[in-house]
Amino acid sequence: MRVVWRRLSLGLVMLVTSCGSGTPAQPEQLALVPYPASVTRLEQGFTIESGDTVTSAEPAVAAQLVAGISADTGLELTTGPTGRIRLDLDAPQAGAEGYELTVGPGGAHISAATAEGLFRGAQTFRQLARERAVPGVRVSDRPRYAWRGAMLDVARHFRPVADVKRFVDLMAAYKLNVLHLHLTDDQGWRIAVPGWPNLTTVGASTEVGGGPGGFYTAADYREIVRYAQERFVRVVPEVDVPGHTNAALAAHPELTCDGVAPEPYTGIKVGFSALCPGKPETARFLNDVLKELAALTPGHHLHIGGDEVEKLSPREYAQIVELATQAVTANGKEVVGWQEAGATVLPPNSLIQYWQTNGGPEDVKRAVAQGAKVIMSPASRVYLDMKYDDSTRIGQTWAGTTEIDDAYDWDPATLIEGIGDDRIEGVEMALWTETVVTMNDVELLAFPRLPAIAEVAWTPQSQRSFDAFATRLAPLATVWDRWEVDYHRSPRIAWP
Ligand code: TNX
Repeated sequence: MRVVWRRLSLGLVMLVTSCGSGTPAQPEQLALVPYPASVTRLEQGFTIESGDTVTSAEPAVAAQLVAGISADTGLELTTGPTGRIRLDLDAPQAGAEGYELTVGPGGAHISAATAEGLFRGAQTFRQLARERAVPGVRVSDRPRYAWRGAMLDVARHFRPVADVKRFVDLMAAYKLNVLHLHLTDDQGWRIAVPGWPNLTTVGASTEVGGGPGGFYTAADYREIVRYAQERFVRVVPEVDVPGHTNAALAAHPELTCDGVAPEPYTGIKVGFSALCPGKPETARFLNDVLKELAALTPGHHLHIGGDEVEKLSPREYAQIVELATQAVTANGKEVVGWQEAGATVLPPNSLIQYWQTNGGPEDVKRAVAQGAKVIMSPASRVYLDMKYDDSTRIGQTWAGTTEIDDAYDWDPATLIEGIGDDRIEGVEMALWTETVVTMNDVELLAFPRLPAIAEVAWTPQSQRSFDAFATRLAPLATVWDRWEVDYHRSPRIAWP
């Protein structure tokens, strides 16, 4: 039996099955990733040309569409009042991020309720315009999940602001909307905090393998936030406590129980460090750090970590996590924590991030029983630091190897029994950087899994199949070459 995509005369795209040895399956889906909720092919489109004009009620979105098309095709478009590519805020029913896109012989029209919706629609149009001949189409689209994230670990290996911006560009092209910055870990502290000067002079000066490290000043961090905001990506900063804190302890030994600074750490073990429970300095530290992050971050969420603590009793662990979550609430923000934090008392509206099967479902269920919603980050699917196969030149394998179909072919709603879409806030991939030294390394691990997971988070489950995705993914390699993005040439994709 073969699965074929057929277009009915109604204009609806429907999945039908055919048996036997008829004509081979036609790839009738347009090469869009993530695939929209609804796509109807129309007879005639138009050919985009240099000098074409984008007209929009949201000039910033128009300017970015012009820049995006230029990056993809080399065409030079302009913005102005009478273009044949029009973006209008005239679809109040489209929701926060939804949009309608129509392409006909006279040009293209994107309708949305918000600037964000126009921006998402503009990414779809960019992909349609890749070959200049834009096909006739009517798209009606909105995301499955509100939270479509990527975590970047800038603690194990630091990434300068310019690299983070490039990562944001790559995320935004696939309609991701949350950049989770893992700012602190045993090997480095990456954000300046007033009153705790050694966090940057000492804590930031290390990274895995002994490199120079680095950190973001408040101005650097604000620049990342601004750049991301312009692309409708919100930044969620993580300060990982009470474990993963060797860099902070080495910088400020008053945070240890015996007052002695541990050696700086540049290896890749986890679980060995912890803040000192019960010490007033611990509470002062958490308050100061989270107050600063709250002041720097316009988004609603602060991530307090909470993972992999081996050095504290459950009671000590809960005591410190609860100091952190109370500091988040006191500064007007909402909590995100790794699954382990589900064992503590969580404030209202918290988010719990599932990452591994070992104990994870129980911790997540404890959090959900307290009203939390879930971010799905199963390590065996979405940990971008896992190798694709044994030959991948960097990466880890503790959660297995993760080829493109492993990253793509799962349903968040069937991962944990009893946790369906009504309790799931979204999906987030994680790029831990123990083995990731350069931006090329980042790209190699992220592509093509980042677009695959973006589709898991955006596209209705009923519209997804790996075979159709593989066909749509292959031609994107041409664009990645233009962007000079390194990617894994997975043997499961028929690349051009
Ligand atoms: C687990 S996932 C970690 C990280 C490591 C990662 C490496 C999680 C919450 N903790 O500390 O970097 O594995 O794959």
